[in-house]
Amino acid sequence: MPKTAETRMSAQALGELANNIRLDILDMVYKAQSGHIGGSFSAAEIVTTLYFAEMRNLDPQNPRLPHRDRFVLSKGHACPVWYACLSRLGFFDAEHLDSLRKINSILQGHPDMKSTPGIDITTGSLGHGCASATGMALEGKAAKDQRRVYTVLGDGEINEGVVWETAMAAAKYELDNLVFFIDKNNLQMDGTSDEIMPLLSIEDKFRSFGWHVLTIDGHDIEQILCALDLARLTKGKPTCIVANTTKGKGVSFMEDVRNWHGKAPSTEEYQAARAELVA
Ligand SMILES: Cc1ncc(C[n+]2csc(CCOP(=O)(O)OP(=O)(O)O)c2C)c(N)n1
Ligand SMILES: [Mg+2]
Repeated sequence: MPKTAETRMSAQALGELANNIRLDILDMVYKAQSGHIGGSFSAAEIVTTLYFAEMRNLDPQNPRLPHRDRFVLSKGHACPVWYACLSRLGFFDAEHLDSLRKINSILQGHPDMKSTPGIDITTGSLGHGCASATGMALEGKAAKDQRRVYTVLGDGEINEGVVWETAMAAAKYELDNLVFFIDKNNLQMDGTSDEIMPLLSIEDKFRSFGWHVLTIDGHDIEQILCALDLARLTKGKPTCIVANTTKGKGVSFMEDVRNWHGKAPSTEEYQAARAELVA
């Protein structure tokens, strides 16, 4: 597992891996004929960089090491991106990807800690994952271990009130081992984030709650790595990284199209999307 700048995968290699992870996601959702492509694609670089360049003490043979870094996909519907990363790291065999959303599959439609090796907390009810992540960070402080806790939230998800209760608590407990990524793709399920509930400045909101705040291009691996370095250097407060992204990133006819939130591709769409991703 890459741990230091010297042993990290290069940004270019991480970018290529993120693209292959998009292909895994596309295959999974096409085979299942159900699932969430748009929000999985928008988070592909963030989740790939976390798993393959940032997180420490992950052991697929021993997924519950107490001092492991934690990842929580708070926007749980985007779990295909999580499953693709876990499978490529060896937490389970890649053949399981073909069983996404099937009854008795280890890969359920939303992340299930009782089904999937490497998943520490069940998510899918928006807002709850980030609260669980905050609890994990608090536990790490109490145990005085070196764990860091990373979570990805959707911009629609932060309409949920629990996110802001959590933001207050994380600042109160000075959880500098906690990082929130906000996947700001400006779309949610039923419309644009502004139409449903205007967010104004997410940065100002988190800053006013006492957080260290950064803004990046969420598809630029160098910027993701740099933000993670800055988060690690920040003491006494949690870090919120507002990542500007594109929903459906990587496939022209899916980008910024609300309908691709939770739609499975037809055979023609699947082939066209695959052709773009391998080009
Ligand atoms: C508490 C709760 N309310 C509603 C939903 C249904 N839902 C699933 S995804 C989604 C939209 C999420 O939008 P966003 O957080 O922006 O995610 P992304 O754009 O990254 O897919 C909604 C409303 C849910 N999963 N949980
Ligand atoms: Mg969104």
